[in-house]
Amino acid sequence: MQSQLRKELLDAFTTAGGSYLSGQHIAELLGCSRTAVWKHIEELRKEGFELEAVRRKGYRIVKTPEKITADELRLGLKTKFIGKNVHYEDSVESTQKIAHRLTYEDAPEGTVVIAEEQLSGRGRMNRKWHSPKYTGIWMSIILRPSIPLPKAPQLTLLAAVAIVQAIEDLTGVLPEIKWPNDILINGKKVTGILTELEAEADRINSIIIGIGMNVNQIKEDFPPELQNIATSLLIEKGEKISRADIIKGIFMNLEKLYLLYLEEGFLPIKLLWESYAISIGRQVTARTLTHSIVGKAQGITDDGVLMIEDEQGKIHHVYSADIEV
Ligand code: BTX
Repeated sequence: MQSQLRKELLDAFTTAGGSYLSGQHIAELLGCSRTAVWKHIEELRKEGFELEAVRRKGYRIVKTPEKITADELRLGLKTKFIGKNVHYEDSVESTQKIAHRLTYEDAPEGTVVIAEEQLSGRGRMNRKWHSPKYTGIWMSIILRPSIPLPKAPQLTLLAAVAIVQAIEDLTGVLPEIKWPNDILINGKKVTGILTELEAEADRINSIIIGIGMNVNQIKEDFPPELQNIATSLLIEKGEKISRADIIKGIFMNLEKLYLLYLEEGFLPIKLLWESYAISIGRQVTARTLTHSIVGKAQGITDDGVLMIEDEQGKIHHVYSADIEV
């Protein structure tokens, strides 16, 4: 009940869009006393929100907290389901692990796990993902599309488009996508995506999209082995970026593209993806677990599989690999 009231309060501030809301108005909206309103305002302050209170005008949010809070994520979020149910954690091993558990517990589609820090964040093929406290976005999003198994990689590409668009909208910096899951700025990795599945027979039960984004790290925050291959939005843009705003941007773009995908299929997503991809039309080396393929990246199939043409003109279909451009 408390959290429902809090949600309504934040929705009211969202609708007010920076204007003052009077205590009386809030009390009527929430169906509670003015004292209860004051208590909620004080709790928001404790979470790190700065609220201005002006006599006869009311309250206005002037600054949101440094730490990501569930309340800050609610403020201004206009999605229907993605991010409506957020599990916010301080320190975890991996948000993927928690998301897997939640899918078993029937968490609704759009449920998100966000952590301030991951102690064993993971990449593909059991690689490590560096996820230090307060500086990045480490989150896992649960989707439950009713699609056949071979189409699952399309969701990774869809997520990549949503992320690129969110970064561009909020920073003006245009990242590039390196098939299948790297998002780069000036050739360095700013975001990685790890898509994992829960499936039965040949149908998908749920897809967990893990997103790791470097936001406010400076170069020295990365361990030496990452300093030349990783970057952050702060490094590229030269100013601190609100993680909550980026998260909300991802939620909104992801939901829009996902609904489009469910309605019209992969084609519109594929076209968008290709417009951001760097590897297409270029000479690449694809390293799979067992071998390497050298050739020209021709594009992706309608299922999101990379096609590489080797020197003999043979087309290879690559389902999973690391690409060097
Ligand atoms: P990947 O296998 O494509 O990339 C992993 C490689 O990227 C590492 O081997 C290392 O070289 C490099 N790397 C590690 N950390 C970073 C970093 N912070 N920035 C840039 N490069 C890095 C990519 O896998 C998928 C990553 C998904 C991470 C998210 S975070 C939320 C969710 N929970 C979780 O445990 N994983 C996902």
